[in-house]
Amino acid sequence: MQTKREGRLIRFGSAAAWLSVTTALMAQGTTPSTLAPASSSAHQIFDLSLFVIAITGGIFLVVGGLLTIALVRFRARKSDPLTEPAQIYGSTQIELAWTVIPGLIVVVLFLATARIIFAIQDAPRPAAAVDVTAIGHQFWWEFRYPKYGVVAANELHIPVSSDAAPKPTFLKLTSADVNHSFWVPQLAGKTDLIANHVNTMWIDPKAAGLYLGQCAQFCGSQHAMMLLRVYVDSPEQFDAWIKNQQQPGRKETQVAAGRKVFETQACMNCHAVSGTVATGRFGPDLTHLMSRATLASGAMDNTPQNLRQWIKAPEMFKRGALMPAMQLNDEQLDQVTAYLETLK
Ligand code: HEC
Ligand SMILES: [Cu+2]
Repeated sequence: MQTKREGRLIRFGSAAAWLSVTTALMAQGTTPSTLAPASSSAHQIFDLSLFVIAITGGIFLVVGGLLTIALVRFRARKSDPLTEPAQIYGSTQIELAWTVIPGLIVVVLFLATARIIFAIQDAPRPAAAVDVTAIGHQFWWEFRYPKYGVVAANELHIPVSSDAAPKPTFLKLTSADVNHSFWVPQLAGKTDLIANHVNTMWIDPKAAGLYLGQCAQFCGSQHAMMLLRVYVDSPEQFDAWIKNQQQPGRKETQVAAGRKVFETQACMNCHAVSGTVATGRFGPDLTHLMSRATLASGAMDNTPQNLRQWIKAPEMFKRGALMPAMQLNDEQLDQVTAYLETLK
């Protein structure tokens, strides 16, 4: 039979195993993880967190150890006299020690944190830096590249940066409505997007690939579906992506009927397709909708079925999304979907 002590050991062991497996999975980057930094500022934040964990872990061991010793050594015994033990009314020395030492520890933690904050904020800006303006909307992201004349949404493309050829991306962040927060844990800390105010941050991912993030500030009913995908491209991929985004929306004749639906229904009041009469700004720019892997800020994969269903009934995917169901009939739905499918 298992003794009480063995049971406790097993429970402790399985909790420790669970914790280490989760940590290992997170460190591999299987989830958006702060433990797998891939950009300079994320590295600095990660190193700082290890330093803080080392100090606070040390404090935990000392306090926990002393507490355990006190509990074991001074526990009540049958042989103890029944009289009250000696009472101690304060010791200036001990009180000074436990005030001054924690005070010094807090100062050390404060200075270490302040140093990292200033180092990140004051980082020099190389001439090759890419500028992006990110605008938060309920419940999607707008990305503008002023130097390139590009407007994109939900999936941010930036070039990879290296120590030999640094090419960081500098972001200006603001909001069209309520507060949002830009958070891609592997790339940097959080920065809020606030209406009528511009915050700045920068990222310099050292490895190409896809990094996931999400809005980290509660911004309404579909806050949880305001996901964020950052594609870090090789220089060639990034140039090709920019070149494609600069093209006006395709006007293929075989989907003219669908384009007509788009331009005569209210779609064009909220959505832009460059080179056409559609110049709406309330919803995502759709000029290159097909260059995105997901729809509606990561709510679903970008497939023709999902696209049709989204246009028919957005609330099926994102209840409370600010796009109304436009009551199109089946033929119009097929036509407008076919048109949007050509917007590569
Ligand atoms: C009242 C404004 C409004 C109208 C009208 C409107 N939309 Fe939208 N649309 C939005 C908003 C806002 C979003 C973003 C929703 C979200 O992700 O939360 C959106 C998202 C989309 C998306 C996904 C875009 C992406 O980048 O993932 C597509 C596609 C789309 N709309 C197509 C249409 C079509 C087609 C019509 C016309 C039948 C239409 N919309 C009418 C506001 C509108
Ligand atoms: Cu948000």
